Amino acid sequence: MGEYNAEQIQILEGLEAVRRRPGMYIGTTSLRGLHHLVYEIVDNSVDEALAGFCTEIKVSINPDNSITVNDNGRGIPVDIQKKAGKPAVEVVFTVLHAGGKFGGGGYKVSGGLHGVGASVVNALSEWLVVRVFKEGNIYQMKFERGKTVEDLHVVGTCEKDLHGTEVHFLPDKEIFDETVYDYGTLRTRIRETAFLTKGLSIELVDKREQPERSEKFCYEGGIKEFVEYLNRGTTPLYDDVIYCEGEKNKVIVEVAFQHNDGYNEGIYSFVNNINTPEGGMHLTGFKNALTKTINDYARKNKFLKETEEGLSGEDIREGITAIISVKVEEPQFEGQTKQKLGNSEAQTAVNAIMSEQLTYYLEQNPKVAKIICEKSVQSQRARNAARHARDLTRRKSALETSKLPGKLQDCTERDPSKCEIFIVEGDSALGPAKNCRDVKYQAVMPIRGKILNVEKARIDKIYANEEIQGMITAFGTGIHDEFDISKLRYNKIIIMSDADVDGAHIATLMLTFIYRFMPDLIKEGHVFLAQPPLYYVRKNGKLFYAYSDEERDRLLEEVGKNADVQRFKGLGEMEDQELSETTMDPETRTLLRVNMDEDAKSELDLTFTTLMGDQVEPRRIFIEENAKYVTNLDV
Ligand code: TTJ
Repeated sequence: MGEYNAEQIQILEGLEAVRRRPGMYIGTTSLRGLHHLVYEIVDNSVDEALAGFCTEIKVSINPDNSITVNDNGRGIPVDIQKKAGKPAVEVVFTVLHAGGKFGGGGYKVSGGLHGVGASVVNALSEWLVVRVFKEGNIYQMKFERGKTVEDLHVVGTCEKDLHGTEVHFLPDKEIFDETVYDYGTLRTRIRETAFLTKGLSIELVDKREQPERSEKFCYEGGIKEFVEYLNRGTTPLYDDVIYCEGEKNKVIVEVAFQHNDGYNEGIYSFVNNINTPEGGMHLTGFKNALTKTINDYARKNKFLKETEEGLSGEDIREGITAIISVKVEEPQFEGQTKQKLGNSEAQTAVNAIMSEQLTYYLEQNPKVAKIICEKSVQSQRARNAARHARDLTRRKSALETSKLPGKLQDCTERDPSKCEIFIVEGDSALGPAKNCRDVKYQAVMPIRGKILNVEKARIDKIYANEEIQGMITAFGTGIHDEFDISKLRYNKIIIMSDADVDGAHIATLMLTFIYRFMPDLIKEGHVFLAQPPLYYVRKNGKLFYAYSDEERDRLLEEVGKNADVQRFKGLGEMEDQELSETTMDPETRTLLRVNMDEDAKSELDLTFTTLMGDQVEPRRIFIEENAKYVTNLDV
């Protein structure tokens, strides 16, 4: 055993700290954290691609849920780093925050969400093997839970001109709550990375399945193709994806956008390939440039009368899908979650580059310019009408004694943290729900059949919709910019619809409404789906419920033959006690909490536009691709 010097002790202590408090380094040890390990490693290869030396990356999920990442870059240096007195590759995997900056500046992706680097992945892996292919040799080094178990040595030879890095690791079951990778989650992030890095090819292989499943992502069009992809489920208003790029004050800027005929604003911003869900300076630069440039054009070309008020940013961004991608040398992240770009030079750069190029584009493409201006003017009118309608209801409600919707059967408790509201479909279910609720804590609000699909409705129509208005008032939080979670009147919002296709449709419409208007309710875990049983099984006077086909079969095996099995048809035909026991009583019911993958915002938006938008073909494809996951299809 070699002697430990001060530095080695420091390293061991460093990685030990990572193992003791993993959340501090990767945010969470949930499934999300497990996936972040992969991004941390892959982003190192992406850096090499950004530096111009790597064109292909391959990510494999192995049968044991270990991960292998290969690239064809220059290979992590294996020579002794003077300062550390050991191979650079060892430093990369054992020293916290050791970036890949071996001389020369460049725009480093800080790696993953927290930018903590490969040593953190190493510390949180049961084992990790790194291989470097360089000048005819294969070098290898091995670690267990961050500790070196094989020093760097040559394990074989390869073709002389082969070069690259391979990292193989198994996440530590002592650390992570779950250790089974989700293909879809990795695919979404990998596809996003490929869109953001024009021309880079990233392959994802799942070796847990036979035959292996694999997909390759490579986009010559970069973020332009990203916008096309996101607008796939919509009807674009014009053919071009408008694209601006340039460099100013050492900030590299790329912007792509296109409007569709929907009403949602889908703007996704990135800094050094890292998602910035809270935006920041680059987003501000984009918004300012867009608002000013379109207004200038609209005025000059008489889409706005001289006396008319200008178009608001919101009006111009209605129906927009946009990607903003900047590269800065030293990104500063701000805000509570450190996801907001603070570098002010990014705002100046995006603003300048976009203003100039968009002005030119509009002059060159008057047809597209006309479409954007007219759409914005329409949006402005609708917004004014909506404001008017809202002010009217506000005034009306101020005069009324109670402003809560008449249909709401409220609970008596006034402490929201103890209250829940059931949104029930149709009048037939309302009766039983009212009968068997706990009046103190459980409110019930009926909605008429299929509520308005907000995906296809403009804000003025939405405000005029009684059903939607009723829910907004009942929930208490307000929507969009005015959303205030502290005003939430119920801790749980429970969507209760029949366990059949129509019921699923109603639940989907409800989720679309909540996701588009008050997504924080989902993020904060306040939204639930009630789970009425699918079957009941009766045997010798005893009653059992089954919530799935599998459960029914298991039950039948348990109770033996000659049992009476019946399919529930709807909530409305359940006995009060049945409904209470199976679906509403907190002591005995099952609820599904609705959550969202915040790392996959663009993909989530795409799912909603695909399922709820007006393009039929993408929806058909979606249904075909996902039909195999459907366990209960009621026909
Ligand atoms: C750095 O500058 C000198 C030549 O090599 C550069 C480098 O480190 N390239 C590099 C690192 N390519 N790929 C990596 C890498 C790949 C994986 C999968 C994991 C890690 C930690 C680094």
